[in-house]
Amino acid sequence: MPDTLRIDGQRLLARLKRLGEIGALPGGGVCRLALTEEDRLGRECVVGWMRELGLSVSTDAMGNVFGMRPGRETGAPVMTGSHIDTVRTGGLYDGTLGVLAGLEVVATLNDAGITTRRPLCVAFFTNEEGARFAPDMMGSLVYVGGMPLEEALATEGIDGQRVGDCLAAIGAQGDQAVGQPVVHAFVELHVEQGPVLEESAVTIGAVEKVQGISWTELTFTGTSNHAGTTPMRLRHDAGYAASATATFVRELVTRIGGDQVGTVGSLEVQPNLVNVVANQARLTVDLRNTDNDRLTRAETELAAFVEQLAEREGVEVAQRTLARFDPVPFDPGMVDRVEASAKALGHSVSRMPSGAGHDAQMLARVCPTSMIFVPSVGGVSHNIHEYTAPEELTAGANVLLQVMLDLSD
Ligand code: HGY
Ligand code: MN
Ligand code: MN
Repeated sequence: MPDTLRIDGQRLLARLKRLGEIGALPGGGVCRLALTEEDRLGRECVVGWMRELGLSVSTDAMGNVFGMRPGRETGAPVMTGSHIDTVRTGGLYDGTLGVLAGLEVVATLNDAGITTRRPLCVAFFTNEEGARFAPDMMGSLVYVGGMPLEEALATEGIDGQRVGDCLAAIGAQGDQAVGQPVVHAFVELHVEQGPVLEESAVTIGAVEKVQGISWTELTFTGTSNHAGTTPMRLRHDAGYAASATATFVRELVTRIGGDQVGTVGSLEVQPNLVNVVANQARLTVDLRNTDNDRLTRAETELAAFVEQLAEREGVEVAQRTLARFDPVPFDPGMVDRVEASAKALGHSVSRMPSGAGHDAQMLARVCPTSMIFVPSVGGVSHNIHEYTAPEELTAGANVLLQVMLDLSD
C-alpha cells in the first residue's frame, strides 16, 4: 500500500464548510440538536455523500448510519466515524471532522483505485451530544448493547419530546438491528476541544483514555412568596438552594483538584420573576475526572451537601442521574498505531486522555479502539468560535488514512 498516499485537504474542508451551512447560526457556528429538522438535513447531506462515494448505506433502529465499502475479503470491517449532531452553540468540527475525514479516506482510496483487504465502514451515531436527550453518546451506547433500545426510544428530552417519536418524525429510524455491523476495530478522529495540544505545540494526540462522566439533574421545590414581605426566617427559597449548590460545585472541584472538573450548565428558576421567591429550581451538574474514585467522591459529597441544604432551607430536592460512565482506557496496541502513524508522517504526537466524551468510548466495549486528536485553537469548543487550522485537519485525516490502511491490510 503506497504510504505516500495522502488525502485531499481542500475536498475535506469543502465538505466541512458545506455541512456547517446546515443549522448555521447567524453569528457563526452551528446548531443541529439531535433529531431536529437540522439533524435530518445534516443526515441527508452526509448520506448523499456516502452514496456518491459508492458506499452501501444502512441505518439501524437507533438511527445510527453505516456506509460500507467492500474489501477484497468479506468479514468484519475497520470502522471510523463520529457524530453530526451538535450542541446549541456548536462549531464546524466537533463530530463532523471524524465523519467527513472518514469519507475523505474513502474518496482517496477510490481515486487511487485501492481496495483494502478488510471492508471499511464510515459511521455516524445518533445523539452523541446528549444536550437534548441524555445521556450523551446515546446512539453508540445502544449500538454496543449498553442501553436497551426501548429505554433509549422512551427517553424524554429537555423539551418533553421522546427520542422514538423524534426519530420517526425525521424518518431516521432504520430497520437494521442494533449491533450490526460487528466491527474489527474502530478509530475516531476528533478535535481535542481542550488546550493541551496547542499549549504544547503538538499536532497529533494519541488518545489513551476518556475520563469518567457524571451528569445529575437536581430539582428543588420550595414555596413561592413575596420578595418584600416575607421575612428571611420564613423563606423556602428554591432559587437560593440552586445557587448555593452551584457555588458548592466550584468549591468542591477546587478542593479535589487534579483533573476534577465540575459544571452547572443549565439552571432554570420558576416563576423566574424579580419580586417572587422561587418555588422551583432545576439545575444540572456535570462532574468529570480521569480517576473514578475521585469522581465517585465528588458525587458523594455533592449528594450529601444537597440533602443537608434542602433540610436547612426547608425545600424538597429530587436527584436524577442523567449519565454515568466510568473512565475508559483504549487498546494499547491501537494507541501505538496512532502514535506510529503520526511519526511516520512526520508529525509531532503526544499521548493524552480525552476530557470530552466520544462514541469511541462506547465502541471500546466491543472492539480494539483508539482516537486521533488535532488541536483546538484556544482550547475552545461547544462554542461558535471553535477552530482548527486546515493543515492540522489535513494532518489528522492523513493519520486516520494510515491507521485505517494499517488495520485493514
Ligand atoms: O459531553 C461530552 O463530553 C460530549 O461532547 N458529548
Ligand atoms: Mn464530539
Ligand atoms: Mn461535543
